Amino acid sequence: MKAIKMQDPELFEAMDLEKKRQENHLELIASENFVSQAVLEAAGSILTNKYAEGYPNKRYYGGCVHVDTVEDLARSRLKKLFNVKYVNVQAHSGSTANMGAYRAMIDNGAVVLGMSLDHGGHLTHGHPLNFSGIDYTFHSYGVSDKDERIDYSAVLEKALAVKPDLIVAGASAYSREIDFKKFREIADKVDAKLMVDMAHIAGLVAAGLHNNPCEVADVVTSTTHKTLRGPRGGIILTNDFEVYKKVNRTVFPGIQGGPLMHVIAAKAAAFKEALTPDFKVYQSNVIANAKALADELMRLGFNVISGGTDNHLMLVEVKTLTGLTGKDAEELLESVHITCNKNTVPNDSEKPFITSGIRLGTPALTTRGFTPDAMRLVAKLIFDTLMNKDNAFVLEQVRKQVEKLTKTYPLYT
Ligand code: DSN
Repeated sequence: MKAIKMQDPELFEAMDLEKKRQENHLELIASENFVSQAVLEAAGSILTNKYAEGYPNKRYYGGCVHVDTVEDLARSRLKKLFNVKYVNVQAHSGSTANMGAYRAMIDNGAVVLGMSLDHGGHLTHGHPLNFSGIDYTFHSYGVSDKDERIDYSAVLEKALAVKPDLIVAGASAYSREIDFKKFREIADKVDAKLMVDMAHIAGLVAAGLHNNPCEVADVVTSTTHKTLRGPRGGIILTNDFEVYKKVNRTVFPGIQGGPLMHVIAAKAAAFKEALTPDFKVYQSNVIANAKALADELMRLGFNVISGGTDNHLMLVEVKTLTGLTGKDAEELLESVHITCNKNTVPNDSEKPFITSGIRLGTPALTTRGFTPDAMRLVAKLIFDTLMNKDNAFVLEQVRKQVEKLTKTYPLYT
């Protein structure tokens, strides 16, 4: 950041402080990760200078020969990664990827069945203030009271009742493997199309550690920056050529103008990394670390929703054990340099801005090299913090142990 430091000290200071925060805090936000130097270089490259409206070999601007190569590299690697025929790598984010997919699949006013937000769904799966809830008539399914997992027979019952044009599977806060084949069967029974938003689990799918929705869904969307460990952005995948043609039209010119070619280059770099054996090892470590963290939290007395995790994240109901709301817990943990987010738990009695729980994920710490033993120590630090909110001595001890851990597992060395 030499040039920024020289010409813009104010901006430099904020960016430098953020770099130090990332280095010195334990990052447990389930949707965050740390990209490689190659991905950082591509995202910060001169490709930001180029306009390339259109798609490779069909652009509305001259001088696109090299960015065509970049976009083709991203597309071919992505197809290989998920064993899928057609992809669009231009969506600027997960939300625009979802908008592109919806518009390619259904008309305004269509009936859609998605996972309820307070049971783990996403803003773009029908929140009334989001375009999805405004443009379409959403109904929702949730997890069962019995085991806090998706009850597929209840999903079918709901689908039979509301007769959706489209079913959306995928979640932002669900810790169990989702059976996409069952969703396909349900969609077929009610003559609906199936869309899967695999944003959270894309890295696990790429590594073969979660069933692949591309095998059964009409269209699949994802972000590239969560478990997939690429730059901030979106992608859309399908095996259906007609859907692909529609998706390309809805993304450009339907929703977006010029693609972010520097981000597409960073996606290409990340997809190359995701095709390596090391990436598979990384993803299995993400899951092993999540299991260690969940097991230790439960041993310490926390209620981990559904009794554990199959993937990279868990929902922890904190109020019963600690008396703290999710909001209080998030703030207290932040004060000892442990970063996470408050999250509603199924049937939460608190409002979404307060909540009774927190969501924890292991992709970022696993990238730093954290092991299951280190994760068990993190669980203990969370317990010590949340059980000692007024004990300055204990909180200071936790801060010191966090500092030690961040030095043992450095970032961007
Ligand atoms: N906001 C993301 C998350 O934290 O899960 C989803 O887009």
